[in-house]
This record gives sequence, C-alpha cells and structure tokens, in this order.
Amino acid sequence: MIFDGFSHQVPDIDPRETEEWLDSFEAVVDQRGKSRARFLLMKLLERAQAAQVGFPATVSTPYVNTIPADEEPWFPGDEHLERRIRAFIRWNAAVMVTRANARYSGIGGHLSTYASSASLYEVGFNHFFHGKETGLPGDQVFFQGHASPGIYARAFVEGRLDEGDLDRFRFEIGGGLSSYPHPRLMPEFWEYPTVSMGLGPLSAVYQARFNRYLLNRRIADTSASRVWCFVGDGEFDEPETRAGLSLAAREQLDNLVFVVNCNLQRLDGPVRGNGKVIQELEAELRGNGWNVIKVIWGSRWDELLARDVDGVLVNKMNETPDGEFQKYATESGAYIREHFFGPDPRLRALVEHLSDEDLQALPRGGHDYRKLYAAYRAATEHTGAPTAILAKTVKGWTLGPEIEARNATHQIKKMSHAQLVALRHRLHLEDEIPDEALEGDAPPYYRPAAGSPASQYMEARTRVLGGSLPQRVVRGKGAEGLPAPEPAAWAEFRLGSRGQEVSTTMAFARLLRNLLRDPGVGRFVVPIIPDEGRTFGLDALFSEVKIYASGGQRYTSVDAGLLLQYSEAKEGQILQEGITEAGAMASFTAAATSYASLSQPMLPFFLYYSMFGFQRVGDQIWQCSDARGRGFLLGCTAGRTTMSGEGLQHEDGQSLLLASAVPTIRAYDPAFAYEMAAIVEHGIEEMYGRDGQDVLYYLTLYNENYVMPALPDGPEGDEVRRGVVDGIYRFAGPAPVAVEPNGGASGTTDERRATILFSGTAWSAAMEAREALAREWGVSCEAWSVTSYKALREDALEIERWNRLHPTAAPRVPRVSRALAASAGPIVAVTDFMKAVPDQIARFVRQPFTPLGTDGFGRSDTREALRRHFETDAAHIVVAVLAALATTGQVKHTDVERAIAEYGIAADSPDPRVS
Ligand SMILES: Cc1ncc(C[n+]2csc(CCOP(=O)(O)OP(=O)(O)O)c2C)c(N)n1
Ligand SMILES: [Mg+2]
Repeated sequence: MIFDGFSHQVPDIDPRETEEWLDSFEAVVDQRGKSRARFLLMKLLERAQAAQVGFPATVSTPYVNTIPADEEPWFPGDEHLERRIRAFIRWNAAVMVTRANARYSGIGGHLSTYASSASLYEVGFNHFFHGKETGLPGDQVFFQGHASPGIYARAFVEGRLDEGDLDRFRFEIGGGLSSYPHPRLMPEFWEYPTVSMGLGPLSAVYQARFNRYLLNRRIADTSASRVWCFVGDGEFDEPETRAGLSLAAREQLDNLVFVVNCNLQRLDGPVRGNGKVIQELEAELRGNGWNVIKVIWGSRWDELLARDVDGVLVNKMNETPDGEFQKYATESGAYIREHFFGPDPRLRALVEHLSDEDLQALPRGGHDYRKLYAAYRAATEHTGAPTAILAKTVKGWTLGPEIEARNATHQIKKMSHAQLVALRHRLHLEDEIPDEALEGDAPPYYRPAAGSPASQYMEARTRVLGGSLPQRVVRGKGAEGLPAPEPAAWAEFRLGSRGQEVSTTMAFARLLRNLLRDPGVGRFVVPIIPDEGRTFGLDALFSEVKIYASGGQRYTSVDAGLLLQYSEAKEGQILQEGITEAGAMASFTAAATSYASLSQPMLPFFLYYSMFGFQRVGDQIWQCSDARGRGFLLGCTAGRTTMSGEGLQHEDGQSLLLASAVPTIRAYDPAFAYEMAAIVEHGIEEMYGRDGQDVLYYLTLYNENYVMPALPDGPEGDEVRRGVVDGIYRFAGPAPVAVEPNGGASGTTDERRATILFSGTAWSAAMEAREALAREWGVSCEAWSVTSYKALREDALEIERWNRLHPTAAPRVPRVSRALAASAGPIVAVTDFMKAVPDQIARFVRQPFTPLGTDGFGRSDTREALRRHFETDAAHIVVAVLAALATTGQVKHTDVERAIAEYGIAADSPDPRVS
C-alpha cells in the first residue's frame, strides 16, 4: 500500500469524523464485500477529481475500457470500405511473407505481429497520420519493426509499391524491400529504425521533445506534428522502452502517442502469463504521469458489461491472468462458457442468450475499429501529457486456429494452402481471389483497381491527411538552410595555444563557443550533454546560450548574479539531459536526422564521458547511423591513462575500436587543437556541404593540458590539414643524432632509423622517446601523427579490393602505404587506446610494426604510473624501437637489455592486459 502510514504524518483535525468514515467503510467491506468497497472508493476518487481535490494519481483502474461505450464519438469513416481495405492489406501481408519463404526457405518474415495490429495501423492511416505533402513536417510514425509486411502491403494497395517489390521482400541485395525499417537500405521509405527492441520508443519520446525544442526556439513549425510510436507489449520489458517515460510526462509531451500492441505474447510465449501486462503497464505509465487509454474489449462486450449489475463480470476480468486469456483465444465457445463464465452461476446467466459461436467471436478491443478510433481521437485531444493506448489484441488474429495465439505464432513464416483458403474466407475475399489462383507456390496479391471505390477512398483519405506514410524526404539537402561557419570560427586554432597549457577538450569547448556565436550556423548548433558540462568546461555556455527548459526557469538559481550562472530558458539552446546517455543519444539522433525528418538541418554535438558512449549506447549509435544521422560525437575524458583518478569503469581504451565497427563513423583521435579544428571543419563540410553525406564524426577529446603547437604557415599547413583529415601526416622529421651515441650503442647512425606513430595524448611520450633515441641511442626517428586509423584502414581495404578485382590494371597504393613509403626503419605506434587500434594498418605498411597500447582494465593512478604500467611511456617506446632494430641487427640484443635495465622496466612483470 503506497499510503501505508502516510496519514500519520498529517494532523487529524477531527478524529470523530474520521472514525465515522472508517466505520462505514469497514461495514461495507464486511457486509457488501471487497468489490463493492473498491467501487465506492473509486467513486469517491472520481468525485475528488471532479471537485479538484488534489490527490496523488491512482495508477490502476479496472480491467475494462477507459472510454465508456456511451462516450464514444461518432465514427466519421466508411466502415464497410475500411474493412475491405484492411482485408486486402492483411491478405497481401500474409501472402508476401509466404511467397518469400516459398522462394527461399528460411528468408524469414513475420505474419502474426501485423495480423494482431492491422486495425491499430489502419485507424491511424485512415484518420490520424499526417503526411508531408502540405509543406509542414507532418507526423512522425515509429512502426513496430516486425510489422513491416503490413506496412509494405498498404503501400502496395496504395500503388506506391508493385508486385515486383513485394516479391523482393527480404531479398535486400540489389535493393529488395528491407526486412525491417532501415532508412539506410530504403532511404525514401523508412524514417526510423525500430527493430532493436526498445530503441523505437526511446527515440520517439526524444523526437517529440526535439519537435518542441525546435518550436520553442522558433526554428521549425512542428506545432501540428504528432509522434506516434507502436510498441510491442513484450518490448516494454526493455529498459530503453521505459527510459523516456518520465521525461515525456515531465515535458508534457501531448504531441506523443504510444500505441502498445498488447497481444499478451512475445516471441517465446506469454509476456505475463501469471499476471496482466495491461494492468502493469497502466500502473507504470500512469505513475509516470501519462494519460492512459485502455482498449480491452470490443463492442460486443458492451451489452454484457451494461448488464453486469453486481460486478461479477468485471471481477472475473480483473482476476483472469493473461495466460488464461491467451488460452481462451485458442479455444471453442463451449470451453469459454465452461471456464470463463462457468464457475459463477451469475456469470453463466449473463451469457445464456449467446451461442458458443457468439462467445468465441467476442472480440478484443484492439480489433474493434470504433473503439480504436475513439481512443486515438481522445489521445489527440488530450492536453498536458503524453498518451498511451493499451490495445488488447490476439497475436496472429485472422490467420486461423493453427496460428492465432499459439506460442509458436511469432516464428511462423508460411501459410499452407488450406490456411490460405481459410484466411480468404475469413477476410471475405472469395470474389477477389479465385480458387485456381491458390494452387501452387505463389498465392496472388490483390490490389483494388484504380478508380474502384476502395482505391478512391484511400486516395481521398491520403489527400486529406497530407500524403502517404511512411515516407522519408530530404528537402534542401546539403548546405541549403545550414550556412557554413565563418572562417573566424577556426582561425585561432591554427595559432596554437601560444605558450598556454590547454587540453583538446578545452580547445573544443572554445570551438563550440565560436560556432554558437557564428552569425549563420550558430542557432542551428545543438550542444547535448548528460550532466558533465562542468567536467568538459562547458559551464560558461550555460549562461551564454542557456539550457533548454520548456517551462523556462521558475526559480532563482543559486548562482544568480554571478557571471557564470545556471540559466534555463524556454528558448535555451543546450540540451542538458541529466544522467542518461541513452536519452542524450536519442536527442542526438533526433537532431542528427532532422535534416530529413523535419526538413531542418541541425548540427548536434553530443559530449560525454568516452567510456559511456560506444560501450553504453553502442546500439543507439548503430541505429543513428542506420537512420542516416549527421553530427558529432565527442568522447571526452578519453584514453586509458590520460584521465587520472577514475578507474576501471571510466578509463576508456576501447571506444575507438568499437567505433571502427560502425560503417558511417569517421573516428578521429586528435593530439592538437589545430587537428581537432580541422576535423570538425571538414566534418561540417562533409555533412552539410555540397554533397551532404550521411556520416557521423567521432572525436576523442582528452583532459591533459599541454602547449598546443601552431599549424605551419602556407602550403605546408594546408598539407598538414589534409593529412589530419585523411588520417596521417608527418609531425616531425628524422631527429638529428648525437655523433657519439651515449652508451656506445653499436652500428652506424645511418642504419639506425625508425618511425614513431602517435595519436592523441601519446604524442608527448612519442616525442620524448624520439629525443632520447637520438640523444642516447643513436637512433634517428621521425614522428607521425595518426589522427584516424579507421580512415586509413578503410582506404587501404578499398584499394586492396580494387586491385584484386582489377588484376591487369596498374595496382593502386593505399594512402597509409604511400605516406610511410619513404619512412625508414621499423614502425612503433603508440596510443592511449588498445593495440588493436593501430594494428588496423599493420598489414598495409612494409616496415616491421609494433603497437604499444593500453589493453586491459584501466585503473586510477598518476598518468606517469599508468603509462609505465601499460607500457606506453617514453621508456617503453625507446625499448620497442631498439628491440625492433635488434631483430634486423642494427642494435645488439644486449643493448636492448641494457635499456630495459636503465629505464627500470620490470621485464618479468605480468602483462597489463591480464593483471
Ligand atoms: C533488442 C532485441 N532483442 C531481441 C529481439 C528479438 N525479437 C524480435 S521480436 C521479439 C518479440 C517481440 O514481442 P512483442 O514486443 O510483444 O511484439 P509482438 O510481435 O508480440 O507484437 C523478439 C524477442 C530484438 N529484435 N531486439
Ligand atoms: Mg506482444
């Protein structure tokens, strides 16, 4: 009981009156039973609400429809035609999957998810979903991924797809219809990838929030747009599905509707066999402040409920677990009469006038078009909170007794001849599908003729609603609408930090400020932070561009009056998400795809602790990439040894490796401010320049302070900048070697050459080693900055492939091989990330290659101790260079041993990867 003990905290100003109320309540419980007591309490609460007596929300209501039958609105559509259209779509969806699996057994597809939700979609398509042809952004609809066959089937019936398209469902190579919603594969159709359970609902919440953000900032008119998100009841178990619920209510997102397809089943079996998923979700959503509309029973139950004067029917509904309801969906009317209505004579009497067939046909609310219309209408009229429609359905509905509500239904991918004949009968399609057409492997599709009443009706509805969905449109692609920043934004980074010690994170914060101040692009920049703004030096922006707060700042900030104050505003620009990388990533995706979804290019920068990016929200990054997002991910406090004082869970040495798996990520590990600035400048140009590419940039940013070098002047500087973007450039040429090498290392200095590659903060150890090698060991090293191993590897793989497929043409040379062709001696590559990061290029250089990196769990200590531990400090670089030279005889093995001893390296200490 949530109020247990609660009233003791409040003074009782009239104990006698209290006693009287409690006594009468107890009398009701004793004499009339618990149901009656519950009913009276509900009535009281309703009265309290009507009288505006504030009271915490009750989170649970009886297991009946939220909208009473007598409050249902008039249905404005043509019910008969809509039923016919639904039948056509149902048929085509089932046939499409069946044909695909006849052609290639195992190609997959789903029959029963859409079969359960056809009415949920159709009421939306016919009456609520706004398209994009009015010039406004329209509605954003997130479809359940596994319902895709039905969405294609509708597009076919509308004439947007043809039979050839449907026959290539899941044959994606060469452009067939994609298994699930993938904008990457079908960029003119799907907008939102949803199939990784939970990501759709999370994205939908933040999309609705982003629509409000753009509206409040007066950047795009999203006032007429609504976000519809179709969610499975099983999908609700994903933490991501639940992750955005409270934000949606807090932000009063009445532009958001969740339609939860409560077919009571997931893949393996019931979602809550022993419980009631609808009741559970109702409580959770109401508890979070959502408006919840339950659509549990179809119209034919209305009459029974009206006659349920003593509440036995509602009681039975309340008490029956989902597992039983699932069973009833597969059983005969006689079984239902016996087991559901049977045990209680009053209940049995209630359905005496109904035949067994009638009982079996008592439908669930999610298949009742009028009930659904009423719910959608109420959802669109509700203000001040998001709405969730909990619609009870049967998984596999209409597909026949072998499929409907069976535990295996999710996996059934084919219908037999007999099952198709039964489906045709159930859908009343005998006139449309002749018997002979059902012989053989390829049951026919059906599309109403152009000009037929069904076709005209669909066209008219689509016209009224502003165009068909789903549809992905990119208007004003590229630079239109997003001006390039002025040169002043970048200028200072070419000069270096002029003696001042700064970090790349600080430099980035400055660059972000410059971009925000840019007269053209500034207002389209979206800084996104999950509660680490201060850590990354962004707190100055709080007062400058303000934190977005839909209701403005309703309190006096504790630091009001100070120069740097925590300022929230309705037109604030920063999305301060709080501690939710998942939420922040969903915001990022909304902003990164806004050039398409809302025809409004935006420039998002999402800054986070690098460890909590690819590792924590990797699937969302993949989703953003699928959605063709454009924007910048900034992995701050990067490196396994650079951020001292955190530890195993914080010290990131793998994000660059994880990033290497995402095809559209450009991953960079800059060492200096001018590198970072050149990368961002190029990224903006690549995303929103002449031929706008759907790419995401990932930059690691460190918090180690050092003097940032200046970019060389003139053409040399231009070449460096090109190298930075391409992934590699020479930072320092061969070091002059002392004539008398200290310690008498053997061999001539001519032979003792080596190349050190560094990235990010590893630059300082690399340069220190280069100096020591020249001064003490007679080895002349050049040093290269590798800003992107990923870019170099991708280029090399592309060229390798080209060479393989063009055997008689002159072979091409990968960029990295060309760059390092003239570099002498072995290569030692040092990074603050795992060794696998530099290893990405090892195959493409001719020199012996030694990576030094930070494999293993991170830990807290000083940078020096950590770099010694992970063997990436200058001493280890020196030893690695000498050891590599020793294998070719330029250095004696005993000299390497001497170096190990001189630097105090414990040769037999455990490998840091496993220690
Ligand atoms: C993250 C993730 N885990 C697992 C799956 C595999 N999967 C696909 S559909 C499904 C069951 C879906 O059940 P529900 O959400 O109730 O949808 P329904 O088909 O019943 O409408 C599962 C487990 C997935 N797609 N994504
Ligand atoms: Mg389900």
